[in-house]
Amino acid sequence: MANTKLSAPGGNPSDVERIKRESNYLRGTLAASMLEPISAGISDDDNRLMKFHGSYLQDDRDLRNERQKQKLEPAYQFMLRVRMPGGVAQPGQWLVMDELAQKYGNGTLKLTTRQTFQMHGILKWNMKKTIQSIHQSLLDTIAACGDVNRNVMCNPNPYQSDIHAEVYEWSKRLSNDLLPRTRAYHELWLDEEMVASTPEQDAYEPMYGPLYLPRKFKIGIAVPPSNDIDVFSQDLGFIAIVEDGKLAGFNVAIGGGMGMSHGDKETYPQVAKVIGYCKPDQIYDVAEKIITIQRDYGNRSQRKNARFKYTVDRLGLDNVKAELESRLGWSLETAKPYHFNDNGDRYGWVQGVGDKWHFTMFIQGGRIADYDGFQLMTGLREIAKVHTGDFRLTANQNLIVADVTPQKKEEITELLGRYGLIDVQQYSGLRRSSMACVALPTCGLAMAEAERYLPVLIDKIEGILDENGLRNEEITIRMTGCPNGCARHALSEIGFIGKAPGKYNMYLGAAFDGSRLSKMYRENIGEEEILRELGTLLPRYAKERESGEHFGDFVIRAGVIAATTDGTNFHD
Ligand code: SRM
Ligand code: SF4
Repeated sequence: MANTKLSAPGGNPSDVERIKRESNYLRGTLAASMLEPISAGISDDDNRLMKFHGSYLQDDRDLRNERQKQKLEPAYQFMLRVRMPGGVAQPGQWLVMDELAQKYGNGTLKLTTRQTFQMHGILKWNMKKTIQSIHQSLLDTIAACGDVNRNVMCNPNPYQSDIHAEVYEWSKRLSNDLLPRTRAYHELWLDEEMVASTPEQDAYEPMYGPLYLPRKFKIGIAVPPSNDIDVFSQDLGFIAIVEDGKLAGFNVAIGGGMGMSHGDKETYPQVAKVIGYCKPDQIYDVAEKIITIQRDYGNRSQRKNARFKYTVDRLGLDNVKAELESRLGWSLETAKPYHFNDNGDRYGWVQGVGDKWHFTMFIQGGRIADYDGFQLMTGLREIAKVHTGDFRLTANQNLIVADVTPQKKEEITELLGRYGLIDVQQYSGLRRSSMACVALPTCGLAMAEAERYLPVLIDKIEGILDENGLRNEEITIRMTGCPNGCARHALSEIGFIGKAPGKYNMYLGAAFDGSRLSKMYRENIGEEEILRELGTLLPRYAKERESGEHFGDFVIRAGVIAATTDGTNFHD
């Protein structure tokens, strides 16, 4: 199988490789750890394996210092991420998530940047019950995290629902067929009886093998003209090509990713490159072979350089394409033309094909909760009780109440109005184009606030927008609490990455359609300086922009920042 011209980097395997190897296909000592009664936590090795089951052990960082003073162990709790390809949830599933969040979680739900639900704050003793209830609702958390293929994204664009329906089926199939085959999840959480493991069981994880992938792997399918799933940020992106109103096939793009480390130029965000075109029924083979290339040639020594984007950049795009075609036994066709308008969501009611209606609503930071004077969670629960269509979670942490019949539209509109969910126009174009990762208090890697702070910062930027007639201007703005890029900061026109409490690196110059990365404009600045910079740049944009020119393009044309033409010159 392996190509003699290509090779994986040398070096000792990272410790995570040992954990996977010794885990007996993702079992480890998790069963015992979860029953151990003294600590609310689990061992580091088991926590690594937990990811493959869709969960991370975290602690409430707001309580960390206080608990340390009291000589208590950290306030351990688990985050649980659901696998839900294409972000489609039935109303019954919505109600289950809502109930579990109240019963076992912290009373909120997070709609993630990869179109799924996360629950936070679940105690160890409640994990099994929670996963079992998710399973009963016909969802699961398998491979929602870990060194495997993750939740497959697809465009929920209600304007083209016939195409969406077809693309959604492909995303579901990819997600299901690329799952690990181990029964560890079923044994640990669903009480399936354990089958004795034998050496021949390598055959039982035929695609991944016993070591799984060197790192996480992400697939997304976009339906132009919307690039809401940020297809260029995916390890493997498919761009649907529609001909005569029918899905003809997909352009294939490889090697995207957002993560990097501060001050380490060997790590960088990268955009995926289009390498060709395939027919719909070839999509699975392409995905499988790309995954095996990453399995065989990815970096298992340095996790910071282990994503497929680094494999592609190290081996060369043409060599990876040649290897793919050799494994496929056939060649990709030449890529077809396509055009993206934007990477955001369009809000309000739209009528899709047929007589169905879809309502897209902005969810700030993707956080579903009841706030003082704004009963978002209650309102959505009431809608879920009467809704006969489905919910679609968007890749921008927003929500579509989809497939609403004309008969139901009035009732749903009334509920949207009653709970204050309808008037998205009250928000500025900037806020409607914003995204923030979870960050504090649950994310162990956060260096600064994101979800809790971006809305406050936007309140202040809105003053500048209003003074300059830019209130309705759609400018994408994203904030992450660290450089891992969970809110795809490097593909927003204004981006912030947390450096330290209250301090951010500021990035400018990404394309509005998600096709060009940003570049660092200012390092380690606080709110005052952020507002001073935007207080200069936004008025200039209002006065000097050309017709239809987006902010990300303007700052490049005006010489404010150089364009990043490839991830490899992101830091230049
Ligand atoms: Fe992420 C790790 C949250 C989308 C790149 N991400 C994490 C962890 C699990 C922190 C950890 O490892 O301890 C965060 C949990 C925080 C918490 O308290 O919930 C976390 N990532 C999220 C979510 C929930 C952000 C959100 O607010 O929506 C998103 C869940 C997606 C999902 O449903 O599967 C989320 N993460 C992303 C994305 C965006 C995407 O995939 O479209 C990226 C950038 C794209 C990419 O992967 O290149 C992303 N997350 C990372 C990385 C950096 C990976 C890298 O290549 O260096 C990490 C850290 C790691 O893997 O070591 C990370
Ligand atoms: Fe946590 Fe960093 Fe991801 Fe934000 S970007 S959720 S801080 S890992």
